[in-house]
Amino acid sequence: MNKLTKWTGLLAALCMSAAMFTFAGCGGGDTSSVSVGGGSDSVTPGSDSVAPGGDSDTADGSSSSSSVAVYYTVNFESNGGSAVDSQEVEEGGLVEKPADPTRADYIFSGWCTDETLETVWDFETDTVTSDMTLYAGWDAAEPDNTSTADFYWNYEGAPEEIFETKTFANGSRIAEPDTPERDGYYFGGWYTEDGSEEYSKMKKYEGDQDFYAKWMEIFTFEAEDTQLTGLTEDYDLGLATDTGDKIGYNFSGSANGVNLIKSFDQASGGRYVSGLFYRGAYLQFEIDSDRAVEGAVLRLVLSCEYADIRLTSNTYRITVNDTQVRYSDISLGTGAGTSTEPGPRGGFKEIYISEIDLKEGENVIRLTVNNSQTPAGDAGTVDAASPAVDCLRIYSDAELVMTEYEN
Ligand SMILES: [Ca+2]
Repeated sequence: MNKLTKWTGLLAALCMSAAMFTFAGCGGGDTSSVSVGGGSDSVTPGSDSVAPGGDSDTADGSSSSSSVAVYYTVNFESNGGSAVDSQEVEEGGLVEKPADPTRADYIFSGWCTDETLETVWDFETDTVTSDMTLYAGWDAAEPDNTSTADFYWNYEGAPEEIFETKTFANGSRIAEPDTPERDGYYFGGWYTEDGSEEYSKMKKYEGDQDFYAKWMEIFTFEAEDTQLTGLTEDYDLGLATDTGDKIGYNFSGSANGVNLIKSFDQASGGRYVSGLFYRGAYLQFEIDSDRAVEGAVLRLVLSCEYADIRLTSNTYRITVNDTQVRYSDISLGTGAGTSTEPGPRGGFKEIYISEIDLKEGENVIRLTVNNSQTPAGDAGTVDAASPAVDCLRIYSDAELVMTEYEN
């Protein structure tokens, strides 16, 4: 396997070392997303699994506060090639990449947004906002002027060495391959062997090309393993008891320390942290990285209790090493009214937050409740809009280890 890049070698080493830790989840052992109802699009960094107007799970058909989904038609003009079925796509949704059309004596080069074939549609990040047509690009297949691009799986134990091979006319675009999937890993794009250049669906290439899948390990860090007791800093802030436990309030009364942890069989690790219903409450994840990384993917697995909530970068502050992370607003809940029942409403959802940079050594990711919004209706002693936090996920090609506390 001399085709393996540095990533694979690194990841293999990481998996071996990660086996010493119980939470590393190498090789796909623990990748179950606990997203309920909506499914988690865990291969698309740019898209939020809580899509606009998307998976707002109405638990019992009550839809008084839910918006009606709008769908658009996406047509494919194959420009002389084999026909491709149109798709109905929800507003803000992604188009499913169809199988490449075929055409005698021509090579397919990609789907474009315009008849003049200037701009290639990006199936992973471009979203649908109206009825639209995508146009097929073709190049004449001249045997003495074509090249091939091999896209390699690029890990030990892969189903095959090559995931997909594309033929292209020299000086033309290479049609985008499908997205490979690997348990426990996030696909981070196609790169040249030395990792210096990423495949571009817009670029025009000359001569044979090799591209290698970049795999980022999916690390899961449980909220229930963060420090919930013994924080003198919190005591000084008035956020802890004299024994150092964090203080929270839930519907039935006060809770603190280990009492913030609830059991739920569909949660990652079977537990989550609840009850941080006051301004200033926070969870802190202390994560050690074996090297500096750029562009790691941060995701959170969240739900809400008692009432639906909407969180913004301001009302629920996320910082990485004291730098605030901006993210799209997060809506959680079922669309039903307030409830006196404990437990996550609509289950947990995995939500894309942002790409983040990590430094070598310790990194601190802090989730802070920064509002005093009481939910509509009778919500007892809930003094802020705060999510129930199951876990945090980071997709990274560095080795990450969280400092775990016994709670
Ligand atoms: Ca958990």
